[in-house]
Amino acid sequence: MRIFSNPEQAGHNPRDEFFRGQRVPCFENPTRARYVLEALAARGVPVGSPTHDSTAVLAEVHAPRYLAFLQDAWRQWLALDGANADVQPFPSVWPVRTLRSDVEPANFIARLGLYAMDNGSPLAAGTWAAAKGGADAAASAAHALLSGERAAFCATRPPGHHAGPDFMGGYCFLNNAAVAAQTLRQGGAARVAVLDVDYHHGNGTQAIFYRRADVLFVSLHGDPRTEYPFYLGHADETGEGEGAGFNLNLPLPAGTRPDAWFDALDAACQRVAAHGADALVVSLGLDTFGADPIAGFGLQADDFPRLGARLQRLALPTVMVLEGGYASAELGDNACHVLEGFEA
Ligand code: Q9C
Ligand code: ZN
Repeated sequence: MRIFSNPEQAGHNPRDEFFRGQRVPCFENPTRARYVLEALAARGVPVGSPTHDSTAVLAEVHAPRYLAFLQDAWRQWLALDGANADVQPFPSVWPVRTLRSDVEPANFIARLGLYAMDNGSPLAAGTWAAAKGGADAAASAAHALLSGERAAFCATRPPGHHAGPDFMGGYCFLNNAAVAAQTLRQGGAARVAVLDVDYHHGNGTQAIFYRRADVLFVSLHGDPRTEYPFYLGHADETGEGEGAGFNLNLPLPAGTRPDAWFDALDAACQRVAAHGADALVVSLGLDTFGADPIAGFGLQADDFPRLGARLQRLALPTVMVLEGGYASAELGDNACHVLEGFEA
């Protein structure tokens, strides 16, 4: 298995986020990547830097005006009166329902609301470079498969699956799984499946492929009636237009135990197999772990090799992309356990 890191990840290091009215230290922080890389190093697994530039494929999964905004956002923030590098910008107004989103406001904070689904995606000086490095890793992993590699893993952050065509959200800025899937399509895979096993529904990935039949999206996640992202991820979202029937959501109640979770994983894998995919992209969120501080499933350490083994049984060229997982100290071992189950 080829492993790709993101040499730029540590530059995305915002200080805090909002949680129940308080500012708390960011759950999604550089220590996550450090623990994963340390666990790989402890096992002697070689890790490589990205080999491909994702610029062209990014323009196929994200809107040009969103990419232009994200790339320049930190400079625009610093240009504001009273702003400085030690303060984090947050959106204050969102273009919901009757409001217009076709006209870009001239005000930076207003534009931040236009391009964000929540206030839970704090920016830092190195956000663009880090997000781009992760997307490059995803493109590189896809290219490794196109060159005959059986599997690849992106040990990267920030995550990507909440980032939609033209918005950031849930600690995500660029949709790495979508970059990998679209790169595989460009490289000749006629059908691709994206399987999202993060605790949270991958609303961004679903939105990007919702009207397409060539990329199947399947997700198992905490029921959005009670869990983030709340406004997408229900079972009746099955795709639209050409994409009708190519989206499968399997919401599960918070508190779901491993056996029920693996039953849902099996249903998800059966749908992936029925798609006749040439390649698989796994949004590998590890916040399904019982000790995760912001999620509610009960997976234990020995469930992760079992997950890897079930993915391996699909017998497809597979890109795995790290998404969530906030029990940082255990994150590296949990990730390695998935890879070990896959390779066993
Ligand atoms: N700031 C991923 O696992 N945050 N994203 C709730 C409020 C939303 C999780 C706390 C959780 C997003 C990739
Ligand atoms: Zn998550």
